[in-house]
Amino acid sequence: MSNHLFDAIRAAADPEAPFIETADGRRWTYGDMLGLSGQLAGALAALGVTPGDRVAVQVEKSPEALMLYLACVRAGAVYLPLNTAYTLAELDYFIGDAEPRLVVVAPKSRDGVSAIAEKYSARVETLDDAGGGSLLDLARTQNAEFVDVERGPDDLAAILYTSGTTGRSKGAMLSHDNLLSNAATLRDHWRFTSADKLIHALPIFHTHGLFVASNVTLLSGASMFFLSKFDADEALRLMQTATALMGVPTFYVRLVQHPGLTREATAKMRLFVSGSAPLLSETHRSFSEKTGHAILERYGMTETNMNTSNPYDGDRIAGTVGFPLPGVSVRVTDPDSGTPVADGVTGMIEVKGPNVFKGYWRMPEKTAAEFRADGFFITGDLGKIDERGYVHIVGRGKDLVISGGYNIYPKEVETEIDAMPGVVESAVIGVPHPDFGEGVTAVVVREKGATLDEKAVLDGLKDRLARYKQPKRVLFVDDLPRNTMGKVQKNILRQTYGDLYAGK
Ligand code: MLC
Ligand code: AMP
Repeated sequence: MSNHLFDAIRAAADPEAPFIETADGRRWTYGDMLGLSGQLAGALAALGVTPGDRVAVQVEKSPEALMLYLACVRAGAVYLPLNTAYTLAELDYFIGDAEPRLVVVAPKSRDGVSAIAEKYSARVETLDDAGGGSLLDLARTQNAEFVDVERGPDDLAAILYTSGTTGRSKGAMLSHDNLLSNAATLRDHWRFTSADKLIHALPIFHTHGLFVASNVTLLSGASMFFLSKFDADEALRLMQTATALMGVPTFYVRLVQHPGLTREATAKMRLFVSGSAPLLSETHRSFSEKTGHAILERYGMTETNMNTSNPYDGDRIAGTVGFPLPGVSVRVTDPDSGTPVADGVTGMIEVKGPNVFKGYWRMPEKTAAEFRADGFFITGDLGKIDERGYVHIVGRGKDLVISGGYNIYPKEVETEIDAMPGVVESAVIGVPHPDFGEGVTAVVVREKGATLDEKAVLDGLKDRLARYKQPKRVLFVDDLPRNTMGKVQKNILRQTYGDLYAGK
């Protein structure tokens, strides 16, 4: 039987070779990975998970959580990871929309999530970050020799929710081949081998930490230091024995500010990759001055996996995201007509290739609206291609804030604020933030006589929105600036409040 993605992972796995080491010194070999993912796949089958069923997972980062992703792949299930910051109100939507057979949560969330899961007839099991929980208890009774379920290239491996510009989040359907083809391309492009040791400090519920970092490691038979979160001291310590780091720009901003970042401290490292948000040229330059390493910036998104990358050999140019990856076509078009524009002209970035997803879960109209007739996906990012072929991202056609690598759709935050008593309307913007790149900021118009203040707005959002979506500041104005069409001019607000976080 063949399982498109896992067969390739298995082929790269030397059972004796190291796979994961955690901060507390726990170690897993590739043999352990094969055994535990097999037992977990057995547990999924025992719980009635059948091929094509969704398995929603909201748990803390741990090696076992990564094995659960692999178990889903092996059992033919569709893995649906959820940010640990999501509130119960947010979870209700995801569970209702995806209708998973099984929801796996941290033991502390069991009661709250069970009430939601019951409404949608989903079963709930637990997994904690110390090797415990009901799902692992069941897995330990299962045979490690699981026979992988047959899956072809186009079968779904995962659904990752990505917020919509209007309405609710959309589930991006990713196939076995979307994940495998992109990870194999990145492994080759970035020269990953079994000799590599990656510092893995990203969360594993998004494309970057789950697919880019973990799948590339797996497909090269490399190993990783698996950290629960990014910490600059810890990362610098591990650079004595690691070879590579993948991070969002905030990692590099924090490293550059660290007195321990020197040539000597990074001498054993061969690669630093950045992505998920724009890396300031200033950070790129400062990192290179202090270490002699040019950070390799790449560009991707949930729907497309990775699209472009600066070269491994050759110039890694600050402020660009490099060239289209092998097998990926990138073009820039006039946003309205979809006609390709000349090099050097800014337009909409569109991509096509084996990396591009299969559409949005149960939203055929939304899927159709985001593809051109010839199969190119409209990214919503504005960019240009320079005379050397480097892609530059110069802005966003979508109203989106990216804070520390997490996407926040202003509309979602505005809808929550507008529903509060005493609010006439609000506009949520991203303004430069020295640590997170952009800081979520709300500008609110109050009803006459309303006493609502910043604290009241923030308190009202606590149980509604994940922490990273909550504004860092709430400001009050008499009126929002509008153009002649009546549309709120967010560019004016961004200018007005441009220095809000300066020096923070
Ligand atoms: C944490 N906080 C954030 C935040 N992360 N606020 C805004 N934006 C963020 N990204 C909140 C915390 O809850 C806390 O709130 C306060 O800010 C300070 O927290 P911290 O301890 O300084 O944060 P830390 O835990 O160090 O996390 C920062 C971070 C983390 C940047 C390391 O956010 C992170 O790992 N981001 C990576 C996101 C990612 O993987 N994105 C990839 C998406 S895939 P308080 O007030 O309660 O103390 C994708 C496609 C692609 O985009 O191309 O890769
Ligand atoms: P997500 O929807 O969370 O997958 O985020 C994808 C978005 O992140 C893209 O559409 C871009 O706007 C942004 N992004 C990812 N990588 C980069 C990068 N290197 N530079 C600028 N923006 C990026």
